[in-house]
Amino acid sequence: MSRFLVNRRRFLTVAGVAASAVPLSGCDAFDGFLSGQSPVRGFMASANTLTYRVQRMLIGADQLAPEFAASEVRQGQRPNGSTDPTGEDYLALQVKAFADYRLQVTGLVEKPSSFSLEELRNMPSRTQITRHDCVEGWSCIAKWSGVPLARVLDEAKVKPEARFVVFHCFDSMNLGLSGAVPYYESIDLIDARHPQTILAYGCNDQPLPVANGAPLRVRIERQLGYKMAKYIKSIELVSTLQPFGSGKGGFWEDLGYEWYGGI
Ligand SMILES: Nc1nc2c(c(=O)[nH]1)N[C@H]1C(S)=C(S)[C@@H](COP(=O)(O)O)O[C@H]1N2
Ligand SMILES: [Mo]
Repeated sequence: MSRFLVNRRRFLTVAGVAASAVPLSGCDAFDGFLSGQSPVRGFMASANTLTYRVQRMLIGADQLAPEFAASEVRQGQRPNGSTDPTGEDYLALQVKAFADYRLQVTGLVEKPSSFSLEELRNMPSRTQITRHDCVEGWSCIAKWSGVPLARVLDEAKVKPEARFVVFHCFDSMNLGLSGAVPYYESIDLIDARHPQTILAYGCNDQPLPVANGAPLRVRIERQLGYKMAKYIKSIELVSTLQPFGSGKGGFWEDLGYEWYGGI
């Protein structure tokens, strides 16, 4: 397994160097590499799919992430990425302690729906103490409470052609010349219906702090931190990730991270 990963990483590095040389070459013939139909690009994309398939095989669809004892929560959840959204729509909700917040559920559902925080809190809840692993090299154990995402999906009645859940967020990330880019993320329906996948409104027995994604953020406990969208505005059921951002399924994925951030 580890040899497979190393080889694959090496391949991606070589492919990455080749791809990054393209703009310098000034040769139009190379542009084909970057087009959606190119075999090189297809092969790079299939390397990601392969890791995803291998991990799914090894992990199994219903395998639970480890859960911890209350005594192992030593501090608040360390905030990372956006910690204080400044969009007008967000600030308007925040001043009223999110009383007017409604989670929108749209896309490939039979019953497009919206839910207030109170409605979400009145649904069956799940509490879990888990470890959050960030690719920046830190981990943090915290207690999360929320409604299983599966439950919300069942309320809205997912259509059979839906394959992914896209999380649209209130915050944007500043990418210099590209300006402010909205944060978004996506998962497949296997992870969406996993028993530990919850829309969390509580952290360590308190309402979810703004720094950690208030009023609602998702926990996807078998994947890395960047998958766990904070400040969720809406969730959209889709059959393809192509139309969003640069089409790779998430803010960080569009910048080169793997779509399947399994741990
Ligand atoms: N909307 C939004 N979600 C986000 C981020 C972000 O910047 N914006 N950062 C991600 C990253 S990289 C991590 S590690 C976790 C951080 O969650 P925390 O602040 O609760 O620790 O949120 C993830 N979800
Ligand atoms: Mo992260």
